[in-house]
Amino acid sequence: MQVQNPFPLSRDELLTVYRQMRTIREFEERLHIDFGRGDIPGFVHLYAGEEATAAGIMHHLNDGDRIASTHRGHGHCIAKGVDVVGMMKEIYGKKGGSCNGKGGSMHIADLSRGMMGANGILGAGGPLICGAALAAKYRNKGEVGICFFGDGASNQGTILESMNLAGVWNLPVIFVVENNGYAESTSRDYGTAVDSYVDRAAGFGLPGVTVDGTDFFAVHEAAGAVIKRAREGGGPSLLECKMVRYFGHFEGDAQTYRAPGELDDIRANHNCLKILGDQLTAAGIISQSELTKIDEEVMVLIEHSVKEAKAAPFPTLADLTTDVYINY
Ligand SMILES: Cc1ncc(C[n+]2csc(CCOP(=O)(O)OP(=O)(O)O)c2C)c(N)n1
Ligand SMILES: [Mg+2]
Repeated sequence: MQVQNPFPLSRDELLTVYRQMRTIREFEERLHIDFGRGDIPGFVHLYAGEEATAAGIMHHLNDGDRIASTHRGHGHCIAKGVDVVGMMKEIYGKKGGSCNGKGGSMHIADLSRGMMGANGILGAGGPLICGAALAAKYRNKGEVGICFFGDGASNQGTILESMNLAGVWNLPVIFVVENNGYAESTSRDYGTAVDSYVDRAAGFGLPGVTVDGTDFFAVHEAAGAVIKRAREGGGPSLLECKMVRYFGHFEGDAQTYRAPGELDDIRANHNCLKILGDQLTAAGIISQSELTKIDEEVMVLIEHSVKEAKAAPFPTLADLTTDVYINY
């Protein structure tokens, strides 16, 4: 007897989402190891643990939709379709990387995919996405802009000003607060006066909703509603995704601010990949062996990306003066 699919995505789409989330997870787990070995230059902030939010939102987007990312941007890039090998080369600082090795982890961009860039400046995505959304509004093709920012960056003036501007101009923007409970080592409640970001959005006339950011389907449903609204000219809104981060703020963070047992609890009880896998297998439409096969294929891709990144040359001195200006 054929088992009924209880989900709003087809079997193929569900497998693709699982593959995407697994790719983000293994990309980050591998960076954690390689950074620890001293193989990677610069600074790295890992997105592991937060995959369901990137995947749940990006499932609704096309290349024409723009996203502004953060310093913790690898997951956004992968979910938006940026090439994994190009990303790995970029993080290794190599030629052939997404930005020819000149940007590194915090500046990966791919405009062909609508990925406007990771960003080392907290809150900088707000004004960027307002500009992109204003252009989209004039193009009138139903494109939207997504601005990702953390609970810490939510207190930046740029974010508050952007919410106001988006409201005034009725822009097709979704402000996504990725609330992982910390800004570096500062707990959210220590640095933010309101309990709910929905209340804060209301101060700018924006509707808002809070979801469990570790549940792909919860994010997917809530994001679908606000993105549809924006595409149809209904204006901006805010989506708060509550989530956990698996690693430290940056690679090398000793995480002394965490409670005893906190990290064990996060990995055991708030693993969004396991939550998704369990939902799929419990419904009887996808088997554990199908998921395991994807896990294995992802490991091959990650290994391949690291090999390519290590083999690629560094930019030369002559490359220093290219890519400075853009011709439109
Ligand atoms: C304008 C600005 N101020 C301060 C910093 C330093 N800084 C980098 S990440 C960070 C914390 C960010 O926390 P949050 O927005 O919650 O994002 P998360 O790291 O939790 O994903 C800070 C203070 C910065 N990069 N830019
Ligand atoms: Mg945070």
